[in-house]
Amino acid sequence: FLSHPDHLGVVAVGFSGGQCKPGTEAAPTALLSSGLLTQLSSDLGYTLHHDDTVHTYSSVLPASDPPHRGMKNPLSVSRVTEALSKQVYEHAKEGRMVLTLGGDHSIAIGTVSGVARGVKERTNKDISVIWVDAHADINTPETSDSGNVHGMPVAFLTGLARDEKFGWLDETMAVGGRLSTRKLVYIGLRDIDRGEKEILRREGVRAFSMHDIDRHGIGKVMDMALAHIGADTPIHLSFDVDALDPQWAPSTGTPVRGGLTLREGDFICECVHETGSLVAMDLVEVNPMLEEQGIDATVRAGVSLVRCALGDTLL
Ligand code: Z70
Ligand code: MN
Ligand code: MN
Ligand code: MN
Repeated sequence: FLSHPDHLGVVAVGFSGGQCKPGTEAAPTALLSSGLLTQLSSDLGYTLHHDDTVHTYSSVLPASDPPHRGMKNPLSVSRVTEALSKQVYEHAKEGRMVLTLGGDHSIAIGTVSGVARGVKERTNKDISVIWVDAHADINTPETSDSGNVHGMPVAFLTGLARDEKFGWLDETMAVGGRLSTRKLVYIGLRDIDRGEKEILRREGVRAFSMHDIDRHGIGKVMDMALAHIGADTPIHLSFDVDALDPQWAPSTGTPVRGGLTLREGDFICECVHETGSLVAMDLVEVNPMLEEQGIDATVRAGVSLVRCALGDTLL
């Protein structure tokens, strides 16, 4: 689905307004300092398209941003994701693979909408999304207890939630199409709100929880997940590092015990790479400010996930 599969558009998003803990805005710098891009070009052979900037979108951030329908920082999230959607779209419409380094998971409103539009315009195909996460992030403003928009991106992308403050998203989705709940697969779920469970059940969303991974093993789960998506479908992989067990990724805002091992996470990424259908990846919710002094386990785990998704092979 990519006209230049060896070309990689990289967007570094220094944003943490989708939740309340500072620190995720520092993740792109930490990931870049660890040499991620050098590895992708030298080891994996990608031609990089990167503006050498960690974007903070300060020129579009509002002076005041009161809660709206219970959402915190609604206008900030809307404006940042609108700008990000355009950046990602510019790469996707050129037929490049797109890598977005977050930031909290609210930024997926921008990445998925931008990739969907770029891929749709170029290939006339609808993308599928594999959402790897401890959480479902499918709250509507009304079902959310926290008001944090990083718990809502899937609701906005599927059109289950709409808001006048996100009017740009309606326009973008008019071209790219909204994400159908049938083209969405979850892996790693283990901390779902009551309202989210109702939505997942009602919409019949394909979801593989940690229970399913325990029962079948990650190999079978990936077979089932990819069979649901089907061949000949462009895939956007949105990877929340909190899908990994806190043993492997302790530095994230909402660690939940009982998660994926590092190998299971890498394996998911390797399987998605092997399909040859990957068009975009997000890596989100790394919070370097929560790292113990001098230990960078979570950043290293994130680098490993990205390398695996982009084609690093064991042999
Ligand atoms: C909860 C909410 C969430 C990440 C926490 C948590 C959502 N369902 N997502 N950490 N990455 O606030 O809506
Ligand atoms: Mn080329
Ligand atoms: Mn998430
Ligand atoms: Mn999460």
